[in-house]
Amino acid sequence: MDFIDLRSDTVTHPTPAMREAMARAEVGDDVLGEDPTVNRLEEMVASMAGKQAGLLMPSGTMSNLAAILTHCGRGDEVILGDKAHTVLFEAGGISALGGIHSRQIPNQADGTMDLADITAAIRSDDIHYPPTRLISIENTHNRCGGVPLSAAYTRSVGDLAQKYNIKLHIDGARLFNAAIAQGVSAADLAAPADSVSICLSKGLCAPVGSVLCGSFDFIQSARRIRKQLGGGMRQAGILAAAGIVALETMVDRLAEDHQRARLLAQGLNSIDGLILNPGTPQTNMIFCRLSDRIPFDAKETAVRLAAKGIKAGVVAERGFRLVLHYWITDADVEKTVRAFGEVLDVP
Ligand code: TLP
Repeated sequence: MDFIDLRSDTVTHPTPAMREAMARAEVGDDVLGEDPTVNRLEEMVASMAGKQAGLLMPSGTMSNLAAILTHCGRGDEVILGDKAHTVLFEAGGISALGGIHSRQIPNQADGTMDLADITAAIRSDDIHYPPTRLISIENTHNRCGGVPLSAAYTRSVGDLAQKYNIKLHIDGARLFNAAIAQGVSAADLAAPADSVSICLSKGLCAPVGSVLCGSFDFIQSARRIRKQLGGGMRQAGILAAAGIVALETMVDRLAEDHQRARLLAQGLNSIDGLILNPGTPQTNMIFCRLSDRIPFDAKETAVRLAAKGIKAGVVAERGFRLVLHYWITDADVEKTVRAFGEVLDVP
């Protein structure tokens, strides 16, 4: 059975054009800096992000890890939202591998951290405290509903960071979704940050890869960290070629995923038994939950949906995340609404 897979945009397969480009990619040894396709991809992403340089990473997780390890030393502290991907889903890498202390402050429903909370979390110079070196924000914010952060908010965090001589990193796994949703450029959103990590393997459909961007000096240091982490890849142009096609063909069309997310939300909203989170969706993600009327939980619902060819992401005992992407059509949206309706049609 061909599933309608809404668990994530990470499930996207490369397009035929990507496979074609991969097959004919010009390659070299990227650890020696000699892969022309990787070099081109890195330049393209850096330019789109408005940064001096880029560095191809095997994953968004390694990209965030390398960024934070580059900004912080052992015993330093990074300020993060308590719902940040780095806090929730990156296996504690920054502490396990970097000895970096995370200071977690509440993420608001709109994905931001309150500026007063950030200010209060910045440490004074006291030997009892780990020095605050970095603030990390996430755009779009995954667990806050795929919400985009505005350029104005990011600027205010950037100003704060500058005032206290702290660096700013953006986990921009879905920065292009944030840019498209708000009608601004990725460079505008990334301008206040010292580094930004952008994923190619989510809504952009490339099979592998994220690009970490920043100043020449920052990327030079991050390159050594990437090597330490075992992320130096050799003929990675095979992967970069797909990334280039992703940048050329997949960025603008993210608007279609956002539109389909709205369509799906509209359909789901009419189903008794399902409650959509307020404001959802703002980009390509819908968060919703079962009402008290439904006698089974989200896991059981997912099993029943799977029997109808739908894969839904279970994110809480009674909660789901549904993510729209390139491989989901209007017909799939209709089928999904119908399947939810049938599964939740209980007395
Ligand atoms: N997120 C995945 C899961 O890990 C939850 C998903 O399905 O959404 N930053 C953000 C904001 C992300 O959402 C993800 C992936 C990453 C980083 C990590 O990227 P990868 O999976 O390439 O390591």
